[in-house]
Amino acid sequence: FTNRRYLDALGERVLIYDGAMGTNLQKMNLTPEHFGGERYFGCNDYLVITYPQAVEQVHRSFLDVGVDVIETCTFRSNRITLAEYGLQDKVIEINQRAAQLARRLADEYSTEGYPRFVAGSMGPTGKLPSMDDPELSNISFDELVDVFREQAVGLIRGGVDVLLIETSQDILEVKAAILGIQKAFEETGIYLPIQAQVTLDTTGRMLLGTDISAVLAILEGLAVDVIGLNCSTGPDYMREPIRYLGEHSSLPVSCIPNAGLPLNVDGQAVYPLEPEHFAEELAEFVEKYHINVVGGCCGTTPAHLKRLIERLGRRPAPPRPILNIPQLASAIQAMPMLQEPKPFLIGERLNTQGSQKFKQLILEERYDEILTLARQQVNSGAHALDICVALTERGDEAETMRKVIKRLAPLVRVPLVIDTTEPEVMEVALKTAPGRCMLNSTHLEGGRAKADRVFELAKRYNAAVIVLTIDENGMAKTAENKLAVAKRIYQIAVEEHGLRPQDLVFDALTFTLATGDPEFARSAIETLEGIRLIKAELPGVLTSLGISNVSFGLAPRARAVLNSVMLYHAVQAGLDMAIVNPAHIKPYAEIPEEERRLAEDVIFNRHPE
Ligand code: HCS
Repeated sequence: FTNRRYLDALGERVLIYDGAMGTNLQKMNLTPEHFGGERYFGCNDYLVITYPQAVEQVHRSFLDVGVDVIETCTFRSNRITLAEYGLQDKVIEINQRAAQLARRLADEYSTEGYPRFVAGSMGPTGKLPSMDDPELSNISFDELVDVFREQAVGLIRGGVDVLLIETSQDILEVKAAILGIQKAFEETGIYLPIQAQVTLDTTGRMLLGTDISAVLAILEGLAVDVIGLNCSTGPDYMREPIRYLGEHSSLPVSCIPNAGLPLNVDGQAVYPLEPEHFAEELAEFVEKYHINVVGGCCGTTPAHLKRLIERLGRRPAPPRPILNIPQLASAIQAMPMLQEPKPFLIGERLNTQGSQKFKQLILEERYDEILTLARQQVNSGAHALDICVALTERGDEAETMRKVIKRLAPLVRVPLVIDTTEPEVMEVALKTAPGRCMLNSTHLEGGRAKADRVFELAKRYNAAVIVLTIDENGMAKTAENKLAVAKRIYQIAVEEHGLRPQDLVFDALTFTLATGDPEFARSAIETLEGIRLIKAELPGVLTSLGISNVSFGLAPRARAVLNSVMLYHAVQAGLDMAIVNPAHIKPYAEIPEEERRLAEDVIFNRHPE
């Protein structure tokens, strides 16, 4: 059963949320008795059991001024935050009761053709899983998923219309919440929309530094229906990120600010923004940036919402851009996969199979030096970093991958490319990395089972995937065969797994030209033509190439020339990305002509007299 009521309404008009729950309850000067005793005093969410009249009063105060959506009083009703009051066993009960209460009131205020909605509020747990910190990140991704699953089950059973992940501090926790909610859908058989809202500080970043471009790149490919911001600041500080979302998000956008930045007056938070300004700025966001959902967070009162509704009236839904710009993201920022000029460079040096030095650093767990190696590549122009930690001598690739990502991800500005043949290792990486990663790689050798698993992961965690043109018959050698394999894989990934074309990055494979083996004499020509065909016949997909294979076996200086010349021609053929040592790539124009020509003779299999 899929309930689309909320999304249908969003398709028709701008929706207005209510104002604050927490700060309005605080103003009521409730006593410990209202909370069921001293030990629960301050646990607002418990009031839905001990004194629901207070919560009902807040809901009614907003419904009375005409809001479209009310939020359940469940912001802190997950197992982890409720445990602070010893209430961890009441998660389902509290969420269900809160949802039922809001449902009853929303239905009471609904009129013909003008329904009122209930958003199930799900705030953060207080853990920061992206961090590498023994206190704050001492929870596994799977545990977090389960925490949110449990809360969502209570909210769904109580009858909410939409699950609202709000005030999020850590983008990795948002991913866990989304996956948890999806599990709750499966468990209850009820499928609802998901709205995910993050909190940015006055500099426009989440607590751990994630900016709005990364937020969008990470969330847009996940099972989210609305993306937005709430809490922390007033609307003025939200203007830039909201403009960004308004101009770039293909999904509806929400904006639910505080009544200004809180001032500390005698130890109390005072929210200074008056209803008039609050309403004026939000209305401007709707008009200028095509925002779909507006409302109020901490410090906002019925007077703020009343003014907003008067100012906005009923508005038809604004148009959304359909840009679909393919991007990866680190924990800090997004990185467009289509660089101008091309190509997008993937640094290849963090690879135990390709670098003795890195292998040694991994074996000795010298993370600071690994970080230095990572940063050197970024400084040399890498747009992303490939990470391969497979070792023959020591077994646990998944655990090694987890440790390396845990250390690097919060500190490296560019996205990560997870280089492994094992889906289990990929999944561990995807549960650890906050950003939007690329998986490297899959293919159809030995059948499609493994590729299916990789595409499933890419869909669930929103990753791009490098796909090698290899099938049951081995590596495709001619351009036509490379295209045929690519088409087959496209069919599986896009049609069957629901990936977007831009999530697929085809590697048409290049072989070494150093051996003089006649079997490979035309391999570079076929690769270049393969790239051209794939770009022409499969619109929207990207291409990548492990450039250094072409020169495998040659002396270092010759390698640098051959690699650089091959890269130049691959880009001419339409190549978007390349896996390289960025420090060794020379611009084509800077390579002496004689060397260039020699390299081209090899690449194009010419035999000069
Ligand atoms: N829905 C919550 C958000 C707190 S940041 C509230 O109290 O209004």
